[in-house]
Amino acid sequence: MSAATPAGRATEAGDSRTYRGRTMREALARVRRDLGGDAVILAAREVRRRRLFGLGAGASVEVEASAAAEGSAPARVAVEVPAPRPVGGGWPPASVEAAAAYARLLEADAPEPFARLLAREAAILSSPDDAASAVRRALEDALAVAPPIRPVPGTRRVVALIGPTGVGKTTTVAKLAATLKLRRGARVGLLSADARRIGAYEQLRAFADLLDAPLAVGDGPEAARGALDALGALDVVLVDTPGASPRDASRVAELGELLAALRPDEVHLALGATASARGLRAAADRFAPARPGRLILTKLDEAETLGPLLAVLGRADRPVSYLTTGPAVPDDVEAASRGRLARLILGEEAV
Ligand SMILES: Nc1nc2c(ncn2[C@@H]2O[C@H](COP(=O)(O)OP(=O)(O)O)[C@@H](O)[C@H]2O)c(=O)[nH]1
Ligand SMILES: [Mg+2]
Repeated sequence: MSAATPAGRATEAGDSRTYRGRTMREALARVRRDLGGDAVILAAREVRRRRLFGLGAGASVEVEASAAAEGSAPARVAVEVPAPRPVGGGWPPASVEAAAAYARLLEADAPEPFARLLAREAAILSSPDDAASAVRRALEDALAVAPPIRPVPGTRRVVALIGPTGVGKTTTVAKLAATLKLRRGARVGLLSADARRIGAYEQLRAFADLLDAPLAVGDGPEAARGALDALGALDVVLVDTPGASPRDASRVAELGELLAALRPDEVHLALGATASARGLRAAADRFAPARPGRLILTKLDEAETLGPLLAVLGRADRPVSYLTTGPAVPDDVEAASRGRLARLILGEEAV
C-alpha cells in the first residue's frame, strides 16, 4: 500500500509540518503541544498503514499544520489527497475550514461521532470557504430549544424542576420566580416538595420572603398535592423537587409518584454542564421515566468545555428551555437560544 502522497501545498503562514496520531484528537494534541493553540490546520486526512507482521491495517490520522503567522490570514489549502479508503461521503473534511471546525468541536470535548457528523454535514452543505459558519449552522440545526415559561393570566401553570442533587434546581427555581414576577409581572408561587432536607426548604423560604411570593411545603405526593391546591389562584407555580442521585433508582421512582400527584404542565430536567458526556447521558436516561419535556442546563460558567452537553442535546422531545450561568439570583439565567448555545459550545462566545 502506498502512503498518501501530499501534493504541492504552498502555505503563506510559514513552514508546515505533519503530525500523526491514532485519532484526530491525538494528532491535534501534538499540533497544539508543538505549535500552540493558534496553529493553523492546513489539512487533515485519514491514512491507513500496514501493521507489522501483516496483522491487519490500522487507521491513523495525519494533520498538517503550521504556526500562525502574525497578521496574515490562515492559508487556505484544500485537502487534496483522499485517504486510501475514504470513511464516507464528506470525510475526511473537504476543506481546511471543515477540518478546523471539526477540530474545534473536539477541543470543546464534543463526542467524536457527533463532531464528525457535523463536520461532514457542513462540508456537504457549504462551499469550502464558509465551512466554519456551516458547522455553526449545522450545530444550531441539531439543537432543540423551547420557548421560556409563558404565564397566561387566569390559568395556573405548574412547572416542576427535577434533576440530580446539587445541579442548581432550588437556585434556578428562585431565579425563574424572580424573573417571572419582576420582569413579566406574573403572580408566582413556590412549592417546595423537598421538605426532607431542611436546608433546601430554608433556602427557598429566604427567596420567597425576598420576593414576597407565597411558598407552600409538602413532603410526599399527597401532602405536596394538598399544598399545591392550597396555593390558590396564581399564574405560575414553580415546584422544587428533592434531588435524586441518577444512580438511585428508588428515589427516581419516588419522584415519579410525586409528579403523578402534582400533574405539572411542564417538567424541566436540570443537568449540570460540568458533568461528563457519560454522566449526562446516564442522568438523562435515569430521569427519563419522570418524562421531562424540557432541559435546563446549569453551571455553564463552571464548565471547562461545553461539548459534552451534545450527548444529551438535540432531541426534539426534550428541548432546552434555560441556561444558567452563575449563582446570582435572579441575574444568572437566560432563555435558551440555538445561536447562543451553538456559539457557547464552539467557544466563539463567553458565558
Ligand atoms: N457557578 C454556578 N453555581 C450555581 C449555578 N446554579 C446553582 N449554583 C450553585 O450550586 C449550588 C447548589 O445549588 P442548589 O440550587 O442548592 O442545587 P439543588 O440541589 O439542585 O437544588 C449552590 O451553591 C448554588 O449557588 C450556576 O449556574 N453557576
Ligand atoms: Mg435543592
